[in-house]
Amino acid sequence: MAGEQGVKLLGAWFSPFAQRVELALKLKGVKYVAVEEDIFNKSPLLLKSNPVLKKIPVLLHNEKSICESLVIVEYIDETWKLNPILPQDPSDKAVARFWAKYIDEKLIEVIRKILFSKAEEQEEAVKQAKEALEVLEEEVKGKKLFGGDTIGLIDITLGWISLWLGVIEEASNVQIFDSEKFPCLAKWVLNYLEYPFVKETMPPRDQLADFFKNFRWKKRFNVAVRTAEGLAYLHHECLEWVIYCDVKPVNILLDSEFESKISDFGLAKLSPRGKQTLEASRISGTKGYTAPK
Ligand SMILES: N[C@@H](CCC(=O)N[C@@H](CS)C(=O)NCC(=O)O)C(=O)O
Repeated sequence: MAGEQGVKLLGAWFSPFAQRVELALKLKGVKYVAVEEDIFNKSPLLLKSNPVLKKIPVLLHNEKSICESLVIVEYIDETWKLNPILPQDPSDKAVARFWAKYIDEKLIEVIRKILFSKAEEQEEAVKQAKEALEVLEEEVKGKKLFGGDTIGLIDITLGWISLWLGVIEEASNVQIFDSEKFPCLAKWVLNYLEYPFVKETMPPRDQLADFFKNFRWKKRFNVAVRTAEGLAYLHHECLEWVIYCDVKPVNILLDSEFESKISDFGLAKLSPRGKQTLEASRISGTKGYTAPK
């Protein structure tokens, strides 16, 4: 059953995006039911509620589903008026939205790269993350919180650096945040962590650290499974079967979400549906990768 006001949150304990939504709900005093999703085995409810991106968090309210953490936070702010999260003044509101977008596009995107890329690419991403933090350091100078004395949209959006950033640094063996280099942000982290409801929406650090250490492997495993699903589709479910013939790492491309895409169909053969043997005059494939068939 949903919470008192019919609010359900599809989230995951380790997700900094779900934490934004939990914090916003708690700040507003909204009762909700938290539904734990397995992002490696998504529930029919999640797939139905966020059919486009298939990601958590999703807020279910009044038979409607709202997706994307920052969209949800704004929805919460407009629906429940207590303790405003966004400024009332249109230009202040625009500024808060600008910084929230900056954090997601400039900082989170490079952190994703750090988490999943190879050492050579990590170096550039670490540099970019530090540059983004330098900009935020300037912005918070002289302020207790980005939102002034009370927590606002920018604080909620950046809150993950107070816990997740250190854990990701450890899991990826890099150093990005340094309180000497970023004294104002370091002070902001302390103020943010002291704010009501923040700590109770954070997962235990040790558990999070273990999760992120394993996460890289889980993502790799997911690439293998999704590639196998793609091949099975080509081989058995297309109108005419497409026998791919060239599985090798360089032909498996990854999008920004690390979803695999099978590419290069130069050696592929078409086979009429249901035919048991493939007519081919010679073996084709890349040496070292051809299956023993
Ligand atoms: N921009 C999204 C990001 C949400 C996101 O990346 N969620 C992750 C979990 S932390 C997810 O659901 N991943 C599943 C997937 O990529 O398939 C937001 O702000 O809500």
